[in-house]
Amino acid sequence: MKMPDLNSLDAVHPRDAEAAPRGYSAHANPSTEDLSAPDTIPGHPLGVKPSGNALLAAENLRDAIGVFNLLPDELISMLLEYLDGPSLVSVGRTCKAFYAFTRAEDLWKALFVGSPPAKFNWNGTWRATYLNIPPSEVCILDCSNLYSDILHRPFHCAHISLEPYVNNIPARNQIARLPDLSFEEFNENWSETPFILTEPVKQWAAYKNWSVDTLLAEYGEAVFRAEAVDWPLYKYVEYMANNSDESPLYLFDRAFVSNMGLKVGQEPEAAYWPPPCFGEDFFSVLGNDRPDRQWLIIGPERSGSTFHKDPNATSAWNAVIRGSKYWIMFPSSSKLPPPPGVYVSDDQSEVTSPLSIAEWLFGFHAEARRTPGCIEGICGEGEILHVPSGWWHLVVNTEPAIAITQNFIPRAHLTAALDFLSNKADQISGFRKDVQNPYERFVAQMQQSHPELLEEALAELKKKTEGKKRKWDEIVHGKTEQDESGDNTSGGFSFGFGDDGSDVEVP
Ligand SMILES: O=C(O)CCC(=O)C(=O)O
Ligand SMILES: [Fe+2]
Repeated sequence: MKMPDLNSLDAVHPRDAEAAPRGYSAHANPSTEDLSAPDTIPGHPLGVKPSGNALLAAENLRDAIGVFNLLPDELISMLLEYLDGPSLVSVGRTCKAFYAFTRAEDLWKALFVGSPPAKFNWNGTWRATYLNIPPSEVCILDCSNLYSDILHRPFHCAHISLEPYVNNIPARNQIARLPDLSFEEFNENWSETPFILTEPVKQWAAYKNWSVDTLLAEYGEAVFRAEAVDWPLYKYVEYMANNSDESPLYLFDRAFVSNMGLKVGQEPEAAYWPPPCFGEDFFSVLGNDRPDRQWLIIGPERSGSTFHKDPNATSAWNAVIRGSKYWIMFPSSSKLPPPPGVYVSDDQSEVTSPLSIAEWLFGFHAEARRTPGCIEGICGEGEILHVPSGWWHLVVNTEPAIAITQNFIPRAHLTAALDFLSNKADQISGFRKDVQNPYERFVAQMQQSHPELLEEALAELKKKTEGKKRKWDEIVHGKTEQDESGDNTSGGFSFGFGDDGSDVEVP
């Protein structure tokens, strides 16, 4: 078999991959949604095709990989994860199939993130950046006789249109949209419900003045956290404008207020202030010992957050300064399953949603949209969305976006926060390492500043815990004394505890 000249790779000008396929669908899609028009998806840059095409192919580049041909693609990819950069380059020179396998961007992103260089140029891909290959010198070999879902899928997912998923939201699923709310209205009627407010953010200086360009002019050299790397803003903006990642690196920075020297809250020249309807944030009784509270979020179209619940049973607001975000949300309770495609460990400490946002949309969105409890909405520029304590949410930016989010404990969820801090101590997050016993500290501070509220909330928690214990006893020991006296009829066997959505552990 004629071997390509692999030694000259990346030292010559690119040439287009031959007749790259257009609009392949690597999976059978269970949904009936009108998915992206196929010809909007460019071909894979190396011409790799989905696995199914191998059935009718006359030639297969995999035949040249010798004994490795016995291994499934997944295993080959996993083995390559153990190699360092030079070894990957060497393996990639042995044949075209390994060349394509070693071009997988995830391998290079992991190497980059594992040991980020102090200085680098963003060259459009993680591989070209890690190996410091200028874009004009990146070589592209035609691998159109290679058939691999695992190589084709990330590229395909990076280009599917979001439109079929974020548009045509059924009326029953629509997130409520309101101009604004008073604290009383929020506290009495809205603390358990997602909603979008269209007015308050439009008053913020951040809304009036911030754009990628204005932030770049003022904070271009300032360093922000994007997932596991710290980059100056100008580098991140270069990345945002020029990447083809399936799950784009997301700037999610908790130190922005001090790093940007911002004023926040009811003071002159404040960049933003939490809308008054959300009321007091009870975590502020902890002063500097409180857990992380606020984040600046910047990302390109398709970046976003996979399904999760917010930490420590807090509620949150998320304000879009530029761009727009699609939200899909589900309530949670011990009686309800997690959203379609999301798996949770028995103690709820681990959420597995191995799918990228695009994969989840492709595979599960249609089912999710039909699932009772599902709500969806677009939070546009100058709008703010409320995430109630305990709600699942997946969020995707439908345009390049700048947002600010803040987590808080509202009055209505004080009991849920106490419950979480005392019964899920192993899942508490966001506190500084030296802050010991967050639950005891929180209770002590609440005792000082809000003794009556604390007493009420603890009494409510006790009532719930006892209710659940009673139910447990009924299941384990049969009817209660009350049942026997005829006051209460016990239902059938059930592992559903309570109907209040809280997760009090059964002792
Ligand atoms: O803007 C996003 O990606 C969502 C962030 C988030 O999960 C939140 O604000 O709770
Ligand atoms: Fe969140």
